[in-house]
Amino acid sequence: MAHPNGFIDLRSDTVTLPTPAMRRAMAEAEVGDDQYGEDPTVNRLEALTAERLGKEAACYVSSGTMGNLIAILTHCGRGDEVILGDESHIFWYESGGAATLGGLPFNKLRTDRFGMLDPREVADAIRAPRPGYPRTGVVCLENTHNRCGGAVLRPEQLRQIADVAHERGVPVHVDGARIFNAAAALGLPVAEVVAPVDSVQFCFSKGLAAPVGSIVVGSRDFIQGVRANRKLVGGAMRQAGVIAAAAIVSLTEMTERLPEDHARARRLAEGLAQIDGIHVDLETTQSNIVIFRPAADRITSEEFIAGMAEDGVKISNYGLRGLRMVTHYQITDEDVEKALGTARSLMEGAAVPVAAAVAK
Ligand code: TLP
Repeated sequence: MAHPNGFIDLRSDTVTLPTPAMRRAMAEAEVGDDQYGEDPTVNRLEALTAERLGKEAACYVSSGTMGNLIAILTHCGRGDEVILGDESHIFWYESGGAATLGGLPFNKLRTDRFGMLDPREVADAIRAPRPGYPRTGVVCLENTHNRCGGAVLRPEQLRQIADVAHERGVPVHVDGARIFNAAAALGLPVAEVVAPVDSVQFCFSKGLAAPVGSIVVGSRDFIQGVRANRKLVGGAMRQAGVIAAAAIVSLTEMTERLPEDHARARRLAEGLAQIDGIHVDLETTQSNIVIFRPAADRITSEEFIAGMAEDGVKISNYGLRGLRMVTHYQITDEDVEKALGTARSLMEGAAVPVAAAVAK
């Protein structure tokens, strides 16, 4: 596919452009003032989503960051503590919003290689009622896990954490920005994946290719609170059916094809693993994200990224975790082979350190 940006864009699945069906749906969307509950397209999207995820209700929001923020605000009272993983997106990339805007301190627990928290550590971190202890407001998980190379949590893993939290009266929220990727990787209906947890945020604007939007799902009461907090942060919209129409196409037409993206990510990961000087954790490459590391004594991350870009392939930098490539519906098999070819020639051109060369 000739990439619309003129280069092969593996930086993220957020770069996907709306499909022709989305453009048509957007042009023809019936709309109304959503703050009066009168946008029929938004109402339809929320009803469809709640049903698909097996929860009572849903609230459409403008971004994943907003969805996570207001879900957390809704679960917590001011001063409550938020338990989350030290590799979570909420901790790394969401401006510390819940802490700064909600007055909710973060309690970071170790994330394992597969994006999982240790249930015993969660149990230990949940505070007993005692003066000096903040109340624990919510436990957050992430599925699929971005910084863990798109690793997928199985429903029984979510259940383990939920059991520990629920026993202590604490709800569980899932940052499921890519929850349909998780469901596709597991070969399970998405409702089964999220059944153990209380709330989920997921994005239409990533692998599902909509131009805008995310959604929060949970119980009817919880979603009422989410709506109030959406207004609080200025996120309540008016004729949002124009964008919700594209999100309906995401739900109805874009979820079934995700295994294609996963197969391409797999091919990328396996191809990268065969290149001398590149390390990839093939076990955690379970969905559409590939995180890999070129040997630092041969080429720096910046050099590698620049070398790829010079050849028309964009990728992103995840610091010490490595570099990231994400597959999505605008990435073809040829794009994958081209990216691998470029990576191979870059590494062939990068000097092997003298000591290693002598050892050979
Ligand atoms: N992730 C983006 C950004 O980090 C740039 C990406 O390219 O992967 N949760 C998870 C797990 C995410 O990966 C993201 C976005 C979000 C939440 C936030 O969604 P948005 O960008 O809609 O606020």
